[in-house]
Amino acid sequence: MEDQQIATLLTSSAQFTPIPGFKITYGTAGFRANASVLSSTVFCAGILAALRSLKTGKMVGLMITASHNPIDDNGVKIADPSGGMMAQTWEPFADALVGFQSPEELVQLVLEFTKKEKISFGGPKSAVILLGRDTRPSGKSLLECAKRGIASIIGAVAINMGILTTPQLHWMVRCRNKDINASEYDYFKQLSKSFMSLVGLNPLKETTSSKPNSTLLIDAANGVGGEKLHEVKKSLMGIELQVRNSGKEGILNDGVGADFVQKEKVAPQGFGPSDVGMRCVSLDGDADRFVYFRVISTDSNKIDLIDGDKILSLFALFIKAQLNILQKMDDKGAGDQFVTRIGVVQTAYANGASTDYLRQLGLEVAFTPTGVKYLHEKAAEYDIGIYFEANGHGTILFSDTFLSMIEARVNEPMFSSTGSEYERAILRLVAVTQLINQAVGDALSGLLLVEAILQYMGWSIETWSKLYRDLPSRQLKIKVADRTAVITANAETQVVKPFGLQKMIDSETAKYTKGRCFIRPSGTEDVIRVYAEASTQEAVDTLAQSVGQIVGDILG
Ligand code: 16G
Ligand code: MG
Repeated sequence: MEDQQIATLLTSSAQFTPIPGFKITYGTAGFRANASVLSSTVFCAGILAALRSLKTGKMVGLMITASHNPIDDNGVKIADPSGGMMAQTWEPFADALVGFQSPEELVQLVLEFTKKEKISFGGPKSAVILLGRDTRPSGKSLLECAKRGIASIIGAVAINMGILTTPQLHWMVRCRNKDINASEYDYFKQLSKSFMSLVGLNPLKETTSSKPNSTLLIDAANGVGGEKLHEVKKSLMGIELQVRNSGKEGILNDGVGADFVQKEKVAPQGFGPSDVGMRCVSLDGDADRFVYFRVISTDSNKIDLIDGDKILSLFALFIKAQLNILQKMDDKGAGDQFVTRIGVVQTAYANGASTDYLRQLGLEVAFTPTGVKYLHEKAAEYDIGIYFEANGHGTILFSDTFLSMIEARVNEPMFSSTGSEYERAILRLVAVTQLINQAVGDALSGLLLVEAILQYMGWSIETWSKLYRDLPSRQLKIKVADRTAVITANAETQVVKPFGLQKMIDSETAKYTKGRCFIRPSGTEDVIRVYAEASTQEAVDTLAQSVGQIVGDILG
C-alpha cells in the first residue's frame, strides 16, 4: 500500500512546481497570498486536509478564501472536525509541506509526519473533506488544486459544497460530524427558525416609540455574504434586510466591508449622508465578521462605529439578563441552582472602556493573543464563553453541560412554552444556542442575534452605541526589516524582545492620561502594528506616533 501511495504522491506533486524563494506560513488564518502564486500551496493544503481527516477519523473542511484581503489575493484554511480551526500543533508540518522543493522531498515529509502521527494509509476509514470557496474569481481553479491534493491520498474523498461563507463551511463540518443534517438549506432553516423563535419570545411591551426601526441596511463587501443574505431574507418576518454592495457591480473589499469600515471609520461605498438615522452593518468578504455603524453627518461620510467590543457587550448584557431571571426563580426554591460559569474573552485591541464596562457587569474578562483560534480555545473553558475581537470576529460558545442543563429544564413536566418570564428566559437561551454559530464567528447569525436583542431591549442603534464611550484610539503599521525580531508575552501586551523596547514604550505611555499602548508583529502582513489609547484623540495620535518612531528607529 505504501508503495502505491508514494507513487501517487510523486506523480501528482510533479505537476506543481514550487516557486523558488517563495515562502508562506499558515499564519493566524491559514495561507494567504496573491492568487497567482498559490497553486502548489493549495495542492499541499489538500494533502494536509486528507491527512488530518485520516488522523481524526472524522470529516474536515477546506475553505478557499482570503477574507477581507484584496480581490487578487486568495487563501486556504482547514477546519477541524469540531468546526473550529485546525489544531495548532499541525501548523509546523503545514509550513514545511508547502515549502517542498521536489516531489521526493514532499514524499519524505509526508512519510516522516505520518509515521510520527501514526497515520496509516489504506485503513478501514477513508478521509472525507468538505470543500468550500468564496466568490473570488481565482477560487474555481484553486479548488481544483485542492482536489488534486486530496486525490493524491489514496481513498480520500472530496465533497464540493460550492460557494459558501467561511462560517457556513465550518458549521457544516461540525454538524456532519455529529450526524446532524447539514445542507445549506438546513443552515438557512436553522437561522430563520431560531431568529423567529427568539423574536417571538420578546416581552410584549408594544409602545411604538421604543420600537427600533425594522430596517437594517447591510454592506455585503461585494462578497459572498450578499447572495446568502438574499436567501436568509426569504424566510424572515418582522425585519427588513436591505442588502447593498452585494457583488454585482463593485469590487470585493474595495472601499467596502467590515475591515474598511472598522479601520477607516468612514461609511463604505454605497452609503452616505442620506442614510443618517439608519441602522447599518458591514460584513467582510467571507462573512465571518461584522461591525455596525450609523452615519452621523448630513454633509460627510463620518460614522459612529459600533465594533466587536460593543457587539460583545450587547450579547453579554442579554445573556446575563436571562441568567438573572433564572437565578431569581432558583433563589425562590424553584429548582436546582443554575450554576453557570460565564466568561468573556477579548484581545489587547479591545477598547479599555469596553473592558471596564464588562467588569462593571460583574463578568470575568480574559485576554488572549490576536487570532480567532486563541480566543475560541479560551472561550471554550466556560459554560458560556463569549468572545469577540474589536474587528467584529466572535461568537458565543455553550458547554455541553450547559446545553444539557437547559434541555433538562425544558423537559420538566410542568414546563409550558407559553408560560412565565422564567420559562421564556430559558427558551430565549435555547434559541440563542441554535442561532449563534458554535463553530466560528458568523456575520449572518451574529447580526440576526443583534437584531433580536435590540428588539428585546427596544433599543435604537444610538442607545446601543451609548452603552459606554470608547476611549480615543489609534493604530499604525510600521515597516521594519524583520518583524519576527519582535517577541511578545502576556497576550501581546508586553514586548520581551528586543530587550529594552518595552521600557521605552512604557515611559512614553506614562506621559498620557489613560494611556495604553502595545506593539505586535502582524500575522497577515509584513509589518509591526502599533495600538494606542488615551483620553483625547490628539494625545493618542502623538503617543502612537512616538512609539511608531521608536519601533522604526530600533528595528528600522
Ligand atoms: C486574521 C484573523 C483575525 C485577526 C487578524 C489579525 C482569523 C479567522 N482571522 O484575519 O482574527 O484579527 O488576522 O491580523 O483568525 P494581523 O495579525 O495582521 O493584525
Ligand atoms: Mg473574514
